[in-house]
Amino acid sequence: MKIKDIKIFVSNPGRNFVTVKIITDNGVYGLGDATLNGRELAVVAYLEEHIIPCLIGKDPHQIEDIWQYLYKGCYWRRGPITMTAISGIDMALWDIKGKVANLPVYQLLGGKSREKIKVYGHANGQNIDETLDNLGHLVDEGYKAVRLQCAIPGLDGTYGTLDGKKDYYELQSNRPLPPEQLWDTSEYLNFIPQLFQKAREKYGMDIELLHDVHSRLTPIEAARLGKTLEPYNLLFLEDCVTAENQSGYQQVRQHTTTPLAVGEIFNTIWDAKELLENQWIDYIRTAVTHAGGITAMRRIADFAAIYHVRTAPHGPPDISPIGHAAHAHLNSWTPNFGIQEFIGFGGAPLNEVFKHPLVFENGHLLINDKPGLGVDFDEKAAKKYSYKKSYLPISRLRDGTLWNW
Ligand code: CS2
Ligand code: MG
Repeated sequence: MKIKDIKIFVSNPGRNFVTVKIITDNGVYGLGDATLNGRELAVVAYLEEHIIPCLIGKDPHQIEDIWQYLYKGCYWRRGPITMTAISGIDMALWDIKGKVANLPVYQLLGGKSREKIKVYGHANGQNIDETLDNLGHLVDEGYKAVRLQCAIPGLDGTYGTLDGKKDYYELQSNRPLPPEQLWDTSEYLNFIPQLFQKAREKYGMDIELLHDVHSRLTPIEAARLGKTLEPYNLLFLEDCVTAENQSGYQQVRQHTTTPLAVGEIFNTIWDAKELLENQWIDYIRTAVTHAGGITAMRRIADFAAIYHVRTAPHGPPDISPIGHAAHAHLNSWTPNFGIQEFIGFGGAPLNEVFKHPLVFENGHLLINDKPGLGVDFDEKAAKKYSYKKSYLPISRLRDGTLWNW
């Protein structure tokens, strides 16, 4: 069996997605997600210029060798563009292997460790009452775990709150430059505990609650937040500190028992090495689309298991249904799976372009037994929704200093 052609599709059925299609000489094809939010076309150029020419004629069953060829063989290891491109190719190869074997990908990984995949949704709001109302709607829909993000009074456009926008964090509208938001750490630290206190007063201790700091704090500030939130029993506090310097998490860890999660922007197992082997975190949030595909996610999960760390893959709306399906296969297998972020699949255009195998039921995702990843992609429909340049926002402190968004 040989790779005959590889096609890349860029579409915007609600937001931008980069889809990889590997076509083989016996007619079987595989699909992968290579979406890197805000930098989509850089990945497309990498795939088209530097990867596709090397893969034509190769045996698609050689997933491991192709992964090593693309990772070690380019000399310039790691990085979000390279690793997103490798991820898209890797997913498509696993899809092909599953289709040829007539087995869903989770079977190729070793079979199911669980029947259903626990997920957490997002409740956002402009104030505490609105956030808690949205939490109530998710509880009614069956969610057992919910991330709470609330606008900080006086700050214009806090992370995770919609701020009247119809899109998620950023406008999908050929916007010329990144939108700017204000940030103030002490206002945030004073406000967030009230949100969780009120959530517990209203909904009790049974619902699992989470919060994403989006890397806005220093280690000692994050330690203080973790400590203050302890009475509210979070499932985890996400991205409390940036992780280029992994030992920042050691400092947070020394001060709080609030469980810690990080990893959505990691590209490889190396980004998580010290965090895992020192047991500074509780959940590793690498994504199949950005950390090297199924081949790499499997290794990260096994390495994490040694250190009692569970997986909680990043599941934002900027990962396509192909990436979400790949997560569902991984999550079905991963013995040390924790929870999957999942906020549902947008509107009609998205479901018109991607036909996926996932069903949300009572706070969990269920996956069917279709061979491969189980997703189909409607190329004709995708053509109707063309790419729109879109940037994630940036943050500035009140004095104008650029901060982490
Ligand atoms: C977020 C993301 O889901 C999350 O936890 O941190 O939504 C993130 O901001 C976006 O995926 C960026 O593209
Ligand atoms: Mg996050």
